[in-house]
Amino acid sequence: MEKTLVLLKPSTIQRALIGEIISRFEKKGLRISGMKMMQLDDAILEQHYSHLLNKPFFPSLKASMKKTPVIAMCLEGVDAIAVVRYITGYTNGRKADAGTIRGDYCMSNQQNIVHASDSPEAAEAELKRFFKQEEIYDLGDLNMDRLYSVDEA
Ligand code: IDP
Ligand code: MG
Repeated sequence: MEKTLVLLKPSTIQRALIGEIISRFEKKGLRISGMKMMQLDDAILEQHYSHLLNKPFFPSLKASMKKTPVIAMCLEGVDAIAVVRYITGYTNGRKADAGTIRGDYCMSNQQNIVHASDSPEAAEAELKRFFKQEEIYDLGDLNMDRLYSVDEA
């Protein structure tokens, strides 16, 4: 089963949207196999956003990601990485399609509610960055018969 990392960013916590955003993923049929609250620091943010280190907005991105703890989630499902990116929507909430999480819940290019891994390589590295192996649980066949046909699962 494919696994991906989602972070509920401080914008979600500040705006009291934790339940609603988790619910979007849960209702879609993604299974939650890891979840925890954590305070990020400069070191982990400089790794996580290493592709943006030289951008002028990097200091404000780092500050926004440290405003409150985040909630890290491991979501799993068939094609979970692409599905989660799809329902997360375009980076800038003002341009994201209605029906996506960013399109429905934010107006910002930076304070855009969630982070989602963008490739299998990123998902693997990011899950290792945010979770110890024993913090990701084996859900067995929980709900699988309702979520997928026999040939899909
Ligand atoms: P993504 O989150 O959609 O994968 P990335 O390009 O990987 O987008 O950027 C990571 C995060 O950096 C974004 O989610 C957003 O919070 C922030 N960011 C990206 N581009 C900008 C920008 O032009 N201005 C301000 N913040 C930005
Ligand atoms: Mg990204």
